[in-house]
Amino acid sequence: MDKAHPEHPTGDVPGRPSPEPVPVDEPTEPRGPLPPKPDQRGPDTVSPTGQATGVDQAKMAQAGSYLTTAQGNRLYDTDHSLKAGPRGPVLLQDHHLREKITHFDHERIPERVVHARGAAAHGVFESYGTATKITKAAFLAEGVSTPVFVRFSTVLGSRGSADTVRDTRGFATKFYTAEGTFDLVGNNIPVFFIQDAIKFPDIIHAGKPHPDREIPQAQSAHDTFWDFVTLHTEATHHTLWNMSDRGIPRSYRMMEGFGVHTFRLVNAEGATTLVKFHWKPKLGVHSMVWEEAQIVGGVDPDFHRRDLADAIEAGAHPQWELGVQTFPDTPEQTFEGIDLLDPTNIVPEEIAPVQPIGLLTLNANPSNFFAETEQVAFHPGHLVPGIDVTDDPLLAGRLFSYIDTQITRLGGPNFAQIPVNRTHAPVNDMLRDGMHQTAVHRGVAPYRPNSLDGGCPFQAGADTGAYIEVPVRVPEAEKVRQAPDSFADHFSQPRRFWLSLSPVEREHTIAAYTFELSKCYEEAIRERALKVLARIDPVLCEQVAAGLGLPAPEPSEPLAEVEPSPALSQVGQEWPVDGRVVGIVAHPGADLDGVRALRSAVLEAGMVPMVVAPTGGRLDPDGDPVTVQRTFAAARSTEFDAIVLAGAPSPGDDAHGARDAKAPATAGEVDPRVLLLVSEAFRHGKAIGGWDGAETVLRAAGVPADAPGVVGGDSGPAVLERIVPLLRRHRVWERFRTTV
Ligand code: HDD
Repeated sequence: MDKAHPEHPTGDVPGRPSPEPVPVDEPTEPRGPLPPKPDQRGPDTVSPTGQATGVDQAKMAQAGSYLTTAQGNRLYDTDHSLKAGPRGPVLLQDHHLREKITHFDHERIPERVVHARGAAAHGVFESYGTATKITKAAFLAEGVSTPVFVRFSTVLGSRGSADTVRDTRGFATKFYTAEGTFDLVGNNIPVFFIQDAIKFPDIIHAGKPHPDREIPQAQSAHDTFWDFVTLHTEATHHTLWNMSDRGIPRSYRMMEGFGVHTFRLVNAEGATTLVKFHWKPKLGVHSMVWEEAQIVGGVDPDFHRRDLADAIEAGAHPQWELGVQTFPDTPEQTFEGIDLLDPTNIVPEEIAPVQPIGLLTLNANPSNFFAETEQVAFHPGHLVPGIDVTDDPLLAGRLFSYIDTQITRLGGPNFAQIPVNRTHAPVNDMLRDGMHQTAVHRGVAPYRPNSLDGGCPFQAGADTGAYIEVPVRVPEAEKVRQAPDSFADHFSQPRRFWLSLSPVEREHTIAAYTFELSKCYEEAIRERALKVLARIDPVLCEQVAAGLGLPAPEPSEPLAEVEPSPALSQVGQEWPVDGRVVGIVAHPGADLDGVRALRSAVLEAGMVPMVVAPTGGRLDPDGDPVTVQRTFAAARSTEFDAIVLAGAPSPGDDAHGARDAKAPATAGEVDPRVLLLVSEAFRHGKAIGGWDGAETVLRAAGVPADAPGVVGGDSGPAVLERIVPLLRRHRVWERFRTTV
């Protein structure tokens, strides 16, 4: 056997096909520089080489043009193990094989115990300065711009689960402020299932898949969830929000966010104010309908992730206003009788308006999902001077839990050194060593007091930006495992939410309860759930009971007397249509000039046109080509916010190129996939339009041409003019049957 190993990578190794000569002198350049990102530069002390500046992470990982080992040795072959002859045994001495496989074996880290499935983006927060009277937080001063990283998530599902399941959504924001990192770790629902963090493992164990078979994935429609939330009635309010349309958002871009807890802000004079944080999306708050969410779960499980990334890439940068509801910091910590320390409560916006304090814009997608979205570590205890916590017992437990979980998830205590987690403020801590330590610390005295390192680092004071906890008086009391009496009201707030919903939202909520409870095997759980619903509202209870085929119980206590809060309904307002997707169903025989004009008009309105046709490629390849973005085989109604059926060309018009192609003349000729598209869009309350000849398709799909939200016109742009006002209201609500 020829043992001679080629010195040069172009040399032949006997017994296997000669490797293609590797062009040593003209290597392939790696792909261009990664898109610019908000500054993730590490603080000086973190430099692994001890240099004074941060390290360019991308360069560290991907420098030079050649494939190398982790130690930087250039490789000439990564496709074959080192063997004793081409058919012989693999040699243990193959360092590259062992390194490659070993690293692969350890590529996965534990997924988050909750909120495992998520998507994130970089952005900027611009402060209006309107909060300066109540907080000294530097990033909330007028005109300050702060880089941010925001991660949205579902709660129950695993990392690979579908985006559009019925669930709460996480809305976690990392503000890289000049005074250190501030994390606002909120949800799209303003209340929580439990009032005390000690119950968190219970609610999550109940919501996660059953421990025996590990089903169902990413949903609450099963016995253990309903068993817990019907026994533990403080969960009633959050559960009702989940069963409402809030549990199935249309897009991360169209969700509200809430800090949930009451926080304490402190201003430069030391005066304190209690606040609740709110994120208000510029595009409005919109949801899917249940059937749509279920279809998307199968057709495009990445729907929300894709929607966010596509919008940002297209330059349609989503925006939210950050706002606060403010309350006097009284010893009772209540507002208009509402206990501010109870995280199952909201304070209606009608009695405490949300006051805008800044604007969040998401403007860049992560370049690497694992490095950024997966490794980002949020913690409600990451606070900055001017923002402090309250004694909400749910928040207290969170302040412990988040830092603890990262140690398992990110493999040790040094997760703050991971680029996405690095603060943009200078770091000079006395934390040392530990797994994955990348800092090369200098000096000999990581302790205080010291004389050997010149007494450094120094402690700051109030005038030099120290974080000083507000000296709140702690009540003199006995140690007890108890909740305050005010935490015992579990029904008046859910009743307010129910009364605030529009009829169509109530109808959806009834359907959601009916669906979920029908998935429970235990009749006792369904019966108990009805008893809970009876205490929210008799109509809700009766309708769900009717759906389940069970008798509706009477409420065990008189119903709470509460005023509705109109701000809680998602229906009734008008919103910008930016980024909405209009499907244009066309045929080579259609009025292609009309399609072109419609496409331009959709773009001009800031929306996204998508041409759907029988086959891919281009319609009218001879003329000004119309590119097909979706074929009938690949298109599904759920991708579109509105559908327009292109009409037939006017008689004598031969401006289009498909001479032989004819639009369907009779209902029987319409492609069944188009029928599905149109009938689904109709059922899901979407605007539908069309011109000349579209009636044939509508008739075949069983859609009355005079139904609400079905519009015509004599051209594509004319149809669009009538579609836009419908899109502003998100859905054609009149189409949904309501009995409540
Ligand atoms: Fe939590 C993650 C939001 C209560 C324990 N939580 C997590 C995330 C969000 C929230 C958005 C995902 C962060 C990310 O994208 O990485 N959690 C909330 C809200 C709560 C809440 C709004 C109530 C108001 N959480 C809560 C309690 C506990 C936890 C009471 C435990 C006592 N949460 C965790 C956790 C997670 C987490 C186990 C999992 C991964 C992580 O922290 O980093 O520590």
